Amino acid sequence: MKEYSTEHIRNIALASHSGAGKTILCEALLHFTGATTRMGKVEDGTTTSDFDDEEVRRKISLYTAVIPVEYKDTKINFLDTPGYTDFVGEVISAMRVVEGVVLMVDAVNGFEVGTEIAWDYATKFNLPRFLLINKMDRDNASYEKALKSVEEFADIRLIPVQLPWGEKQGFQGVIDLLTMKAYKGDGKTAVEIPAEYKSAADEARTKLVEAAAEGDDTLLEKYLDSGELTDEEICRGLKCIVGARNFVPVFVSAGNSEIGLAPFMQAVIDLMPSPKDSPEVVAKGKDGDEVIKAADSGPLAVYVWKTTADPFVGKQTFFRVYSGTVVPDSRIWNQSKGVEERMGNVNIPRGKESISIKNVHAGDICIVPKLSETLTTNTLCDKNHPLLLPIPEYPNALYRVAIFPKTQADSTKMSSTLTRLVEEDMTLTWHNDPTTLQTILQGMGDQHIDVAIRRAETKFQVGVNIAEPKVPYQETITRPASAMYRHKKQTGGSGQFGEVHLKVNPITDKDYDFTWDVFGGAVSQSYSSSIQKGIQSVMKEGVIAGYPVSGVHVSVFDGKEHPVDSKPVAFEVAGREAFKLAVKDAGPVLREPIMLVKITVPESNMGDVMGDLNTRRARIQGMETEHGRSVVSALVPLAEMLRYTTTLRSITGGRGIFTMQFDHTEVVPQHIAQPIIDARTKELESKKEE
Ligand SMILES: Nc1nc2c(ncn2[C@@H]2O[C@H](COP(=O)(O)OP(=O)(O)OP(=O)(O)O)[C@@H](O)[C@H]2O)c(=O)[nH]1
Ligand SMILES: [Mg+2]
Repeated sequence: MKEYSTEHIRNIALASHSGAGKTILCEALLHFTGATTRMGKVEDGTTTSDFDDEEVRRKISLYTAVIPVEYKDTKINFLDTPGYTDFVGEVISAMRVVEGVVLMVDAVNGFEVGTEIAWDYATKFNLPRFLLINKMDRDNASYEKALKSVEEFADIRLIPVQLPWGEKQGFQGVIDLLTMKAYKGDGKTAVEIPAEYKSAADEARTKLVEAAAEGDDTLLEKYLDSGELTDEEICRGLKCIVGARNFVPVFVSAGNSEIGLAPFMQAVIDLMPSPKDSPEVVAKGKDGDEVIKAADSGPLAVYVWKTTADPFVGKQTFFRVYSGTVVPDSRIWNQSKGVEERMGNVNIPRGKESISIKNVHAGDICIVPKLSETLTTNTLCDKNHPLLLPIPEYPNALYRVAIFPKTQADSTKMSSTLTRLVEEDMTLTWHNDPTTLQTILQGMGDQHIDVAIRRAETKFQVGVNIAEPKVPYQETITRPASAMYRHKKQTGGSGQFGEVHLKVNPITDKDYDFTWDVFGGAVSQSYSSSIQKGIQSVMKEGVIAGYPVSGVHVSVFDGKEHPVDSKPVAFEVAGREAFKLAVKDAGPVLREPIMLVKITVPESNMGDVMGDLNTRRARIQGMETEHGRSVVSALVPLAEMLRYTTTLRSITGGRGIFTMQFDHTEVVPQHIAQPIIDARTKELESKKEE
């Protein structure tokens, strides 16, 4: 592959609802530009983008693939993102490193929730965007309807740059309003606009020119004076309004029939910003903020937007060069980690292929194998000119499962495998819950977790089972109480004796506090640590329901010891038992995590969502409606949110999304706590009988 300098690069994310045809569009573009000799099929698992085993099996994209398409001296790096909402982390990573987004809709289905979410992220990243109405060849395809469905939602004006030449089986090409020519099929050659489309094209062209005139003042002046703009001026004006995110130009295509490709790529080259034209990036330097411009001559600034760790292929690190150049066989400084890395080969990725390259210019995207320390979101730079590039925000996990190794062998490899899986994926996390003693894997939804678990099995040979996670309740006390316990075993042999009097008090600023308040030397303070050991064993195991105790101050104020039989173990037992008695008498309750939940749904689903929330002990904090979508925020116990992703999907037909984060803990109401306590009591009794 040729080397492309900054002006000749475009980085464009393809984003949409699952199935709008992003992956097949990439196939068509690769085929059309001669990079491949035939188009792969999603159904056969032969596409360039979807090469992972799991993608082949599921017939959807799960990861962002880099598809560089070379056209007319320009390389367009298309980032083919997954549309399924569980994999939104991949969309965020892709949008972080592009200059523009092509949002696609299916000409039959119109605007769907996945495209809506992608649109919102494009807004968040402040990215210029195109709308591509794809699958124009399908039965029931309707350009008008599809366009309208987006218009109803969009907060930016849409402006057609192309009209479809025919529809459904009759879709044969595009009528391009920039050149006022018709392009049949893939669009290699231009012909005159057929007579029956002439007046519609003229009318749409006028609107396009009006929009272009808004690009800058000189254009507007000229247009108002003469009523005309040259093709070059229209292009310049459009580039301005697209870059300023004032308009979204609209295109049409049918990827799998290879229709509309050439004029679409031409528009990407002409209207989307190159890395040079895009807004400057602000990095953190040694002496404060530094503005980074895409230039080979600038300081080295490289952002890692994706890493993959396959035990067979090894580690692969995906870069976006923001400034400077990257060459093979060099050293590079990882400022985020404070380590130096050695780079061997530097490649251009194309699906699973790696094409080696001698020099990567500012603005380009490349891949480097075998960097040992570098992770996603790290900045690589020159050690003498340290920089940190901004990191995007990823959503919190919404879906949790408890996981267990299938065998002893799996158990030894489980945590290292989980660590590698979460390193690859910014929306996946795991931890050992200290409260429930379960290993928790959290992600964006059931499919996301399912893919991670299959990956553990197939790539890392670690088998895991999943279960519903336990809620991490905590036990605490509500009033002071005191108790004493005498541990005495003085029949035959060496005896044991220890007596402890203690007081417990609820506290809120700490989980645990201890004071030694024995006056007059009834018990020697050397037993304090044994008594505390006993108390802490109970704090871990719990008293009423088997959950850890927290928020307790313990004061040991009296006791007794025996000159011969007192020993540490006796005081450990006495401390443990005295503490249990005191807690039982101190109004013990369960506390539960309360989450702050923000739910966004179409207005029409609001009633059902509120009705459902009422059954979940939710406390509504606020509600607003904008652009036909309602946002509710509510405080909801975690115990009620465990499978909410699935519920919300079914209530809203997939159009609802939510975010959730820990807010605080609260006492569990008695009618809910009692069955949990009863179950624990039963469990303890059956253990005793064994
Ligand atoms: N009729 C028609 N079918 C298409 C077209 N483009 C794609 N398809 C079919 O639509 C299905 C989904 O296409 P993909 O390219 O995998 O869609 P995607 O947007 O990549 O989907 P995700 O990876 O799940 O986000 C496949 O069966 C394609 O063959 C098109 O232009 N016309
Ligand atoms: Mg795809």
